[in-house]
Amino acid sequence: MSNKPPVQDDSDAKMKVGRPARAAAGLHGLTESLPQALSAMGPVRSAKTLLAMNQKDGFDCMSCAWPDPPHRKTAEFCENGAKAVTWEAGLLTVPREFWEANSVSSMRERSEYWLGQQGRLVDPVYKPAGSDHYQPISWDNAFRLVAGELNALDSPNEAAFYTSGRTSNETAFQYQLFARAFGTNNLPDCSNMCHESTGLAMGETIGVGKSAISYEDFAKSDLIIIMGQNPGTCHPRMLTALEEAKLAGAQIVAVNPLPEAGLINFRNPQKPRGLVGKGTDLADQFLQIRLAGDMALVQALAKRVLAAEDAAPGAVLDHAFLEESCQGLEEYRAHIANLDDAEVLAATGLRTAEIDELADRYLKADKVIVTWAMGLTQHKKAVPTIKEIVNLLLLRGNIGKPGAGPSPIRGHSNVQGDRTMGIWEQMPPVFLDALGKEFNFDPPRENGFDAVQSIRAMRDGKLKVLFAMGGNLVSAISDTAVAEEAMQKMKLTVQVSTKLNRSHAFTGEKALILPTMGRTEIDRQASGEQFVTVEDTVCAVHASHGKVEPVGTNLLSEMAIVSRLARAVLGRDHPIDWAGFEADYDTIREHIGHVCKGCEDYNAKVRRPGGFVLPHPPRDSRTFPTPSGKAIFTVSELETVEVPKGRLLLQSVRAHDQFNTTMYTLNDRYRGVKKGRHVLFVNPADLAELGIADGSYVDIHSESPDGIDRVLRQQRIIGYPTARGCVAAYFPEANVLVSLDATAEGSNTPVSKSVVVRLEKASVPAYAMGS
Ligand SMILES: Nc1nc2c(c(=O)[nH]1)N[C@H]1C(S)=C(S)[C@@H](COP(=O)(O)OP(=O)(O)OC[C@H]3O[C@@H](n4cnc5c(=O)[nH]c(N)nc54)[C@H](O)[C@@H]3O)O[C@H]1N2
Ligand SMILES: Nc1nc2c(c(=O)[nH]1)N[C@H]1C(S)=C(S)[C@@H](COP(=O)(O)OP(=O)(O)OC[C@H]3O[C@@H](n4cnc5c(=O)[nH]c(N)nc54)[C@H](O)[C@@H]3O)O[C@H]1N2
Ligand code: SF4
Ligand SMILES: [Mo]
Repeated sequence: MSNKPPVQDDSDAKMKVGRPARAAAGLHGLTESLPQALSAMGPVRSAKTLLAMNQKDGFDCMSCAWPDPPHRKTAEFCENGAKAVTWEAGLLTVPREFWEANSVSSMRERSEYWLGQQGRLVDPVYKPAGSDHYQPISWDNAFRLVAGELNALDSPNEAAFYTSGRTSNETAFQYQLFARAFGTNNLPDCSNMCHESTGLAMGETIGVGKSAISYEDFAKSDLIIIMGQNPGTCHPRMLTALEEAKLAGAQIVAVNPLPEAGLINFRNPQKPRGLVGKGTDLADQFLQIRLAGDMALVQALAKRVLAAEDAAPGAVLDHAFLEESCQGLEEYRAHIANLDDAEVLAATGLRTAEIDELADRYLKADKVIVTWAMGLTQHKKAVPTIKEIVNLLLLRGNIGKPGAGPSPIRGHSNVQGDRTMGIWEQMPPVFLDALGKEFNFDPPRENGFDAVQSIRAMRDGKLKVLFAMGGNLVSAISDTAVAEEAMQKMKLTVQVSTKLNRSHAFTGEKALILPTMGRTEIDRQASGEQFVTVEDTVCAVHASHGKVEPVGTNLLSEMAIVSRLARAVLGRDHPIDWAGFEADYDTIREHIGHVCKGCEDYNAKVRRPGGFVLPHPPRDSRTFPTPSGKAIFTVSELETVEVPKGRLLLQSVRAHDQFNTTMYTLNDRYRGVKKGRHVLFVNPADLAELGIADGSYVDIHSESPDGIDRVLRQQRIIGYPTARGCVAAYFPEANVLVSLDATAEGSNTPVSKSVVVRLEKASVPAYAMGS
């Protein structure tokens, strides 16, 4: 084990570009992640963490929100789960000397990769006004300082409380309670940038904004359509579920501008033949769609389904279900009949035969699941696109029966639970009523700021204090330059973090970093060892028990931090028993049981092995908690993104070795990129048309209505089999190109997956000169 940060060179000087992979996982996956774990944690800590991961008495993987199968194997994790654990539980810590040696302004020159590699944060630190350095501070003084600033505000609405999706249910519940007891609904979260479009679209049409299937449904399905999602990297164990479904007879269709490795072929590392053999060919059909073409595709599929019904009346649609449980079919039907086929072909870039083939598969299947992630949610028309998926599924009753249903696949491991617990700037009155009744206070009713609105409010001087429970808002949000400036206008910024990131370098006048324990670590409080609970993407809630000693003795749990914050801000005689929450997490679970729908008897249910599943009326009983009690067909005008000649449409994607703004390494193995991130994937035919050479360098300029020239400089061109006219760069670097005002209609999610760009030839960067 080394005590030195491993980074020597985080420029792209040693970048290597090879061929993209066809298959995901297999031998490479395990051989890549295990040596890293052993070198960062040593054999004992590696075994204690990796073998406890995702087990019924272990801790929940802190990476993605993929669910655990009902029957667990000894090693129930994937390569990327192992990397996430290694990143958190590795023994390297940021030494006290770091803060003297590194000024805040020097940290701004560092990459996310470098910052993350400095190790775990173990001491609270404070940057006073006028200083360019953080310095150690005691916990008590830190909380006193935050309380002083919060209590000096003219209104509680001058503070915002951000949450990232790793936070446990217990912390999330306590945190939103504190924000509301303080007097504000300013609870922006990472979900605003993630599946917000999903929550809105599904909430309005079927009454629940969450996946309407359970884990077992994959293996019962006839057809699984995966849209705008890269499971091989972002939800790797989903490939196991897909393989099982495939072996049970399901067909799998991938809709994506990129031929992502996992979607095509999968070598299951849990099976001997997966390590050496050919693997399972997953996708029966791959539709290489243009960016933002999905709304047109789904409408085109529906048109074919309705035409088939016209040709054989009574034989195609699920009439009993439609009559009993749905509304709005006739208007929708009339609207779809007028769909312009030429517009569909232009928007999707697909051939008629490809759409016919998928429609045919849909018509032949009795049970259909559609899954999606950021490829659908981060577009201007994200909400109506997801509503079209609901429309399509309703037509043939593909909801509320085994093997069928819409299934958003959520990102952060507990982003869904955080929402269930009340982390939202616009929680509905039923929740606020229950919260007020339980704690005998009057929660604020006016909606708060979401993530984009918070940055605007910071920029415009309406917010003065930003408190962040995890995450890296500056890097994650769109329009990096605006976000960096907005942060620097604040009076106080507070980041509760496990590791350094760029949000620590762009601070308010005063700033605090409060280090916290992670999910792998044993959490001891006055009443003994504690556990926390989380919810996965299919609404299963279960316990997570830390297994190893915390990396530092001065760390507090997130629960303790919120409890002490609340006592410092609201006073020791505040009627809510904040101290009790810190001493025994059962006390907060008791309240969760009274306030959050479906969580009755919470303490008992989360103690069952494997936990429990939250109720979901459409999934459980084909009932729809909409105002009319019916599932609602919606009519949306097709609108396609105009890309002027000579311009391209840019999306930002995750590399294989990153988790959001965290970089484990600079590699993106499946796409053939090693040791570099400043790249742009472009179709070779587009390169030829633009007269740009593979391997050359370009500046990417984005074009938005505000006329501001946003530029990402000196990106290396990689000729890549992406859809024509559609290019890809990495998130978060590409955020400099996304205007803060470019958001999805309704959900206000930044449109990180459709930015009109122009390429200009650039000089070769100095680091690449001699290579
Ligand atoms: N290893 C790893 N795992 C992660 C994360 C991570 O950063 N790293 N992040 C977590 C989080 S918070 C999230 S939200 C999820 C994200 O999971 P994903 O959404 O799978 O991740 P992205 O890299 O954003 O990939 C988007 C995919 O959609 C495709 N796509 C883009 N635009 C379109 C479009 O218009 N139409 C269609 N059909 N496809 C499109 C892209 O080509 C890409 O394959 O992953 C979670 N898991
Ligand atoms: N261009 C573009 N922008 C995007 C996206 C995109 O696809 N393209 N995706 C969006 C999506 S889907 C999301 S979810 C957001 C992500 O936005 P965030 O959730 O804000 O970002 P993360 O990178 O996940 O946060 C990483 C930081 O969290 C802290 N951390 C890690 N574990 C813990 C913990 O247990 N407790 C605490 N308190 N802190 C911890 C660490 O300090 C780490 O540096 O980004 C969004 N931004
Ligand atoms: S699929 Fe997601 S939750 Fe499961 S082990 Fe892999 S990274 Fe962790
Ligand atoms: Mo996300």
